[in-house]
Amino acid sequence: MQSNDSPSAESHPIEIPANLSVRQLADLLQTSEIDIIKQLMRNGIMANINQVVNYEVAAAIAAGLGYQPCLQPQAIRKPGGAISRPKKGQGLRGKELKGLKPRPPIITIMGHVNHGKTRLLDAIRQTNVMEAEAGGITQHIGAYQVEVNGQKVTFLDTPGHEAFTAMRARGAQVTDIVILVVAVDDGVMPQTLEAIDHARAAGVPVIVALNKIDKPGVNIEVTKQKMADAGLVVEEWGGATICVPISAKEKTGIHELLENLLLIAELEELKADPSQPALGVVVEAKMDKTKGPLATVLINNGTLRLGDTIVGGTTWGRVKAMFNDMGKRVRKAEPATPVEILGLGSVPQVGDTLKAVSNESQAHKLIEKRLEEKQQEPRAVNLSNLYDQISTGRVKELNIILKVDVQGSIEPIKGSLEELGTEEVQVRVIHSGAGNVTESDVMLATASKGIIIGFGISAGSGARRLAEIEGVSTRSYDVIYDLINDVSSALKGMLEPSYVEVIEGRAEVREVFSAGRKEKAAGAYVTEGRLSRGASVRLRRGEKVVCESTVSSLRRFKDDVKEVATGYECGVSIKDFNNFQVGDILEFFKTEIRR
Ligand SMILES: Nc1nc2c(ncn2[C@@H]2O[C@H](COP(=O)(O)OP(=O)(O)OP(=O)(O)O)[C@@H](O)[C@H]2O)c(=O)[nH]1
Ligand SMILES: [Mg+2]
Repeated sequence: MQSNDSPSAESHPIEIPANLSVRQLADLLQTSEIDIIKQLMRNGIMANINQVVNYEVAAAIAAGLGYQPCLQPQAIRKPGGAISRPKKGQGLRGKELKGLKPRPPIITIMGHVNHGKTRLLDAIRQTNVMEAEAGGITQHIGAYQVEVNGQKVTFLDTPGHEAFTAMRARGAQVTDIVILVVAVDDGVMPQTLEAIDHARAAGVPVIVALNKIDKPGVNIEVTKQKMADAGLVVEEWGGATICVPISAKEKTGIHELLENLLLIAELEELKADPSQPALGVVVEAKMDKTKGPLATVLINNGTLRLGDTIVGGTTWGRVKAMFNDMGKRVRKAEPATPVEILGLGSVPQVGDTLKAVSNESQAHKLIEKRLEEKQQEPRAVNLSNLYDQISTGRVKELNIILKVDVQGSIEPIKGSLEELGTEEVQVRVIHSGAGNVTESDVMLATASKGIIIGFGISAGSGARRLAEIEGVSTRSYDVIYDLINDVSSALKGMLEPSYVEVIEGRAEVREVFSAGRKEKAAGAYVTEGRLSRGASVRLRRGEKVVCESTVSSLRRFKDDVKEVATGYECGVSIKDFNNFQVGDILEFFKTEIRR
């Protein structure tokens, strides 16, 4: 049954390494690990996700999914870390493909707190930038380029998977390769695992830098084992992950790390056409007091030139000046080159697309189109609208981020969820972990158009706010049966709508006065959120709820108002209620369909 919905119904050739893990095979064949495990079971092999299978076994599975497998030649396997996935062509078609030339890879460094990300970035910059441009002073413009064996490599300055995923959530994926820094004295930590999942969800290859090898008594092998457990099996153990021991402090292994990066870049066949008008992404933007709006852009394709008319997000201008990462004025910027540009009318947002256009009227047209598109952005996926989205073909996989109270709950819930997949829709748990829902989880859900499911936990207030802004569905459960049942019903379009209460604001009654013959009103002070006239209201006195009703009038001084914000006083009357007392708490709330 899997062969029908595989991405390669019209069988295409695929190179498979001599050995690889089940997880890597799933990535390579662009299917879920569960599918691979099922196929293996049919072939009489019981395997878990991290188990390594050989070429013969992998080839049989690939053939079953409609691919034409062949053994990856040794010469290519040597660099090996990046499995050669079918390349997406970077959105370029037909005639545009002709002018394609290799471009520098763009790298993001990720890893657990204190594992040495910043120190590694510094080490790379110091050892490679200085020799390339002696005398130059490096500028922090959000990204920089170094030269390795005469080839350029671009680094994004902001390390960490949060920034990486935040960019993706805004629709901009600029990173080609991730360096995952793992300090060998600390090993694989929660954020190491999180980084792996974030890179995997983006489909970006990972190279591992085992850092701090200068420390006495560290055991590299233990860390390699932990990496393998997380699905990154190093080459010498038959996997495809390149792993380079380094010391960012003593600057050892840096050159080897960079050389391996170039090998992966070569396998990825990163190309762009410098003869086209520029298309790029804003990676940093600020308002400079004397210069005006400044934006650092990375050019994805084409060449940006001084004087070009450009649109950045929904603002436009002309390139008045450009500076490279050494602070030098430049006249043009080619693909994957970071430049700081001056000339946009206002400050664009990080993640915005930058495009060179032929003239001002084209710029206005493009801005108009972007504003329209913004309004029509497809609604995020949630359990209430899932079935509609599946039926209309908008959703082919349900990406879930699963957060649980204790580690032990992950596997059973994850297994049950992934089994719910059908012919039409696959269910994938793209990230799981113990602990509350974090902002980084919300960004991952946004970037991957996924939902968040919690078990025995809740979302932190920052995460909850962000989820609301991004429209990400977060549901928490305390009973596994309810959790599985809801997802299962949602997949079949049989989920009964349920309602949640959203508190909009609270106010304290400071005074009680007459409002009409018998009616009483409360003089109240808004302590949090806001009060609005259309809301329901609950009156709490100590532990007790005295009444639940609706607002009949909301006033500031003598005027009827629609809303009152935190820190203001107002007069409130409640329908069919007169018994206010000083000290009562008014809780304003709305009931919404649960997403
Ligand atoms: N011995 C040794 N210490 C290192 C090495 N690399 C980094 N450190 C130290 O580890 C600590 C953390 O390094 P950072 O580079 O700040 O780590 P980070 O990953 O950027 O940390 P966060 O930004 O907080 O997530 C610092 O005290 C570094 O000096 C190394 O190769 N060897
Ligand atoms: Mg740092």
